[in-house]
Amino acid sequence: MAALAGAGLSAESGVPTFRGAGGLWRQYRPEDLATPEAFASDPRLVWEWYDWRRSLISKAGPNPGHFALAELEKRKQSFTLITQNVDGLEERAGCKDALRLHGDIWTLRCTACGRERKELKTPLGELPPHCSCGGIERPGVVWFGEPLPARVFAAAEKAAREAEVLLVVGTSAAVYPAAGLAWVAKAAGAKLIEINMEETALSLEADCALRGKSGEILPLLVT
Ligand code: BV8
Ligand code: ZN
Repeated sequence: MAALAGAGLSAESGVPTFRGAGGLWRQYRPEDLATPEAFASDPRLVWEWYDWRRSLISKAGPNPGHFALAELEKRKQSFTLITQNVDGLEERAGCKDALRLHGDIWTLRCTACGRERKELKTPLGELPPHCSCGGIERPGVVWFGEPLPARVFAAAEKAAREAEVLLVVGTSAAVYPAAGLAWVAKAAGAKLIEINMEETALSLEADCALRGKSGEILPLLVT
């Protein structure tokens, strides 16, 4: 069994989704800020967005949907959580082996020497932050136009191929190659269960579409 999670999983924790109503940040769109080009042209603006998100997430906590996925991981040897989210709320709910396709907002990576460090401080103070080598640090996330971490994605593909059931939770299924994992699972014979407030590109493919909040539905699946 596997789950593919998106920003909707964290919505009930108060973390805005990307494409939902509250998802827009000021007059910018995530696709305009979460790119290497945006960072190269205005690292401070991109960091203002990430610093704001980090501060928001630091005040948020895992919701019952995160805890239900952590419980599934505890109970089922063969359960794999694949997440597109970078907020780390899955870990804070007790998940041990989540596959993070798009990286981690709490990791900073130096653009000069490549050194990575976990930095939980919010607000960061100095924007953009600097590495001890003097280089500018970037968020340890995968931006649009950047490849996903190869080993993580290969593990996610394997989990999707081997799953009899794939829960697709709180994702608009708009971002690839992450969304493609649902089709990988389906092609390998998995049953797709979609948990979402709205219809998505995946809904017609789903064997079962559960309309509602993941924080309410997931705990029902785990009782
Ligand atoms: C790559 C990290 C190649 C950063 C993110 C044209 C067609 C297809 C693909 C492309 C294309 N043009 C370009 C591409 C590729 C591109 C892409 O997919 N673009 C999209 C926009 C069309 N993909 C990439 O660039 C990827 N890289 O392809 O590299 C390559 C290979 C080799 C060498 C070089 C390059 C990289 C994509 C990763 C981008 N990074 N995040 C950050 O977070 O700042 S993506 C970002 O979107 C987040 O990770 C997010 O998780 C992800 C997906 O969004 P969702 O999670 O689905 O969130 P969304 O807001 O969209 O939807 C929320 C859903 O929840 C909604 O359905 C809503 O109804 C529901 N919901 C809300 N509340 C609840 C709920 N459901 C249940 N309960 C609730 N309470
Ligand atoms: Zn450095």
